[in-house]
Amino acid sequence: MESAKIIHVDMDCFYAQVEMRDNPSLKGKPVVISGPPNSRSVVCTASYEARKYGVHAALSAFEAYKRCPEAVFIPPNFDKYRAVSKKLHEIFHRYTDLVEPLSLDEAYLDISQCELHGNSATLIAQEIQNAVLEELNLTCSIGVSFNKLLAKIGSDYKKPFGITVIQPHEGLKFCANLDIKAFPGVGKKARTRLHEYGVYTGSDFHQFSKEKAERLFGKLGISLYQYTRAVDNRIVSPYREPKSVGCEYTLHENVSTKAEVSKIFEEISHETLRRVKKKKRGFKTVTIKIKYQDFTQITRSKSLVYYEQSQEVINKVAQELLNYEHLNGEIRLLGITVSNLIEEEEVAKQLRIEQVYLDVR
Ligand code: DCP
Ligand code: MG
Repeated sequence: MESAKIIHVDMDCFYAQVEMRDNPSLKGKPVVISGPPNSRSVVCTASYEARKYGVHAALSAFEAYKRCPEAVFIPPNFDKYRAVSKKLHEIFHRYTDLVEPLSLDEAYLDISQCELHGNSATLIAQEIQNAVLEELNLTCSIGVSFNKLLAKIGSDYKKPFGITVIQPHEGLKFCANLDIKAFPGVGKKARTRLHEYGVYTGSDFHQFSKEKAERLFGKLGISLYQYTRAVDNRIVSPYREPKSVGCEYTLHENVSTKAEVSKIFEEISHETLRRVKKKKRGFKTVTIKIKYQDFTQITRSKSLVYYEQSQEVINKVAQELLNYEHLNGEIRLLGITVSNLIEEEEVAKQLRIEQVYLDVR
């Protein structure tokens, strides 16, 4: 069977690059995307010039300043990056529908069926890289391979503006030589344990049978058994952007008082959060729905300042909306929906932005 053709595209120092694009006087300078150095803010990313000084994501802005006092500090403009990301994904979709976004600046594309350039994955990757450069004036790096694992490792291999191709016959050697921390799922804790067993590179893991790998490291052990042998069966799974997530309860017995509705909303807010979490989304808008026995219904919405992902927030807003209502009659159905969704991992980044603004005030 022909192997799959998977590419992983990752923008180079994404937030920083966008800011440098939009303000050319920043080009070639160390640029740090964060709140001011005298705040408690954290670095989102840094230009490659700043990275030479040891500045990187998740460092405190203060430490970044100590390492590179001449750096230009710029607060993140999240809406702008989202707009760029949207255009980026439009480009991806010209080549395949099998696009799996990982974050604003990163995606897997399965181009096995793309007929361009005689189905040469390398040439398609080059075309995508050029299209991004010409249309968005931004550079990205791309990994080209036969599975997700190697495509992702490839995109990080020659940054910035690199393309790394890992052919099927090179996969095993590549993974054998790789630092064990480069494999998915290996965080700090796992790394320490792996080191205790003398595992520093991919090939060090080959000493374990599948059974032993599982016994020692559980699920991670099974995936490392495969990954360190360049085997990765994860498929590129595109999904349609959910517009809203919600939950409705048709009541066994009608209710009519605010106290009763309030209690049920609290329950529904748990289930709504469970569903939005399952979809890995945060939300900015909460809507309640109240349907009466005579089938008339009302919906009321409130939008928040920040994206959120907690049951407390859903419940609080639902209760607030309920408070404004004048209930009139027997209620047969209640519902809560959240909308204005965002990728879950962007919620945490955004909270940091919130802190930036608080700090500069
Ligand atoms: N980001 C963030 N906090 C982090 C990591 C990332 O806010 N801890 C944001 C800023 C980045 C963007 O997400 O610009 C993309 O993350 P990447 O990990 O892809 O990092 P960069 O694109 O900035 O750099 P690289 O060129 O190494 O990919
Ligand atoms: Mg990136």
